[in-house]
Amino acid sequence: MSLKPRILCLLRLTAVVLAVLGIAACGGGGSSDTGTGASQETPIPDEVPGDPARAYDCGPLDTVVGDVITVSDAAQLASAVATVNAAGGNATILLEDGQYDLDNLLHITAGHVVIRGRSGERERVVIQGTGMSSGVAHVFLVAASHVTIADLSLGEVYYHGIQVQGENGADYLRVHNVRFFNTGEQMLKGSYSGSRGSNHGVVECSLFEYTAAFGPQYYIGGIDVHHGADWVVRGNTFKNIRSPGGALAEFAVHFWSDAENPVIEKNVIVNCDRGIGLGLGERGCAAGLIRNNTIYADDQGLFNDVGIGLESASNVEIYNNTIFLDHAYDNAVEYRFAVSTGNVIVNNLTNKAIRARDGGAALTRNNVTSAQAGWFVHSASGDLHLSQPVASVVDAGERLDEVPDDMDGETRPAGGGYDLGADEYAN
Ligand SMILES: [Ca+2]
Ligand SMILES: [Ca+2]
Repeated sequence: MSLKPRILCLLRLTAVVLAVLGIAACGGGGSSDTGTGASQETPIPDEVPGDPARAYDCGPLDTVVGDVITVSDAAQLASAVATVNAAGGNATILLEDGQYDLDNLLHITAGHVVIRGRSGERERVVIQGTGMSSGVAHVFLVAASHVTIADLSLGEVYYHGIQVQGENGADYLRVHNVRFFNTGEQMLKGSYSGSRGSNHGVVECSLFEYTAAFGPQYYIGGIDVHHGADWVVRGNTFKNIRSPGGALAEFAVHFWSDAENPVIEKNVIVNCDRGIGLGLGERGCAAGLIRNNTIYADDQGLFNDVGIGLESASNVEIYNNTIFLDHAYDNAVEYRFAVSTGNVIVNNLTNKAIRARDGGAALTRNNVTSAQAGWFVHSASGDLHLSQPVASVVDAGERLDEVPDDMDGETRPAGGGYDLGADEYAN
């Protein structure tokens, strides 16, 4: 190992140690959490984007706020961000198709800002740093509320694609139809200080992936929110968030450090070390709803682990998820530690156990834990739609008011009753 990677590893190790000690260096190494954005009180809009009761559309956003600035290269983009910050926000920056090679992160310090690709095709607008091992820290460092980022790709940075700073009062982040790729640490980070985290975030219709089979190191994850309340994570895909060595990667979706009440639904998670996690160790999560997600992993990971993990998490509802783990780990769902109480786990379809560890408690009903690969359309690519009307699955579940539709948005029940898992089977 050369000197440079050794220093990077030490920085990251410092971040892990601080995190374990409960010190809010969430993002690691010092620079990641050093925001200069002023706290600001932001009025709650009449219609909160991401209301989980509202249907959502994964098409391009057409949202416009305030004045519009259109940019077509990285220098213009940096200049537009500075202009919007200086004006106090309330503006829209539209990016023309192209590649935007950053010299520095984009620091959003003013609220009510929309930044999106103008064409609506996220693959055609790429904002990137200089790689995962050096250079630009993040693409976006968000220190203000009501910031929307949509219809573009971002990646190749040392820490995070987006960091939203709860410690600076940044709430109501909205991420829509964004492709995150190749970040040195977690792809989207919600950081905090003391009792102030980022609340009311919405992340939807986005792709989080490493373009190689593994990430650059183990301190990686997809969405990683500390002390955030009332987030919605829906309709996203997560791929290859796997550790190459040392220890296992963080979850594809993770809320912890006294997080509250996330709704996590209709996500597709493929070949990640861990799927969805609420809490970790003693740093827990109060309430939450995990429904209609599919989680698949093949046997090529080095640190295969649980599909859905609750640790020091209470009053969480885990309904109608499909988990097929094609590796040796024993458990599809775990609930751990004696402070985990009031959890309810119903209508899930898995090929592994749903199990208490370390004194955790949950009510479990109407789950099937003996799924076979042949029950699914194409499990090896992560497509866990039902391929046939398996008798123990189709119409075998119970009605749940919290699950009015399935992973495809199709109304439940079809046929004679609720199916188990994320897909309601239709002939
Ligand atoms: Ca049915
Ligand atoms: Ca369906």
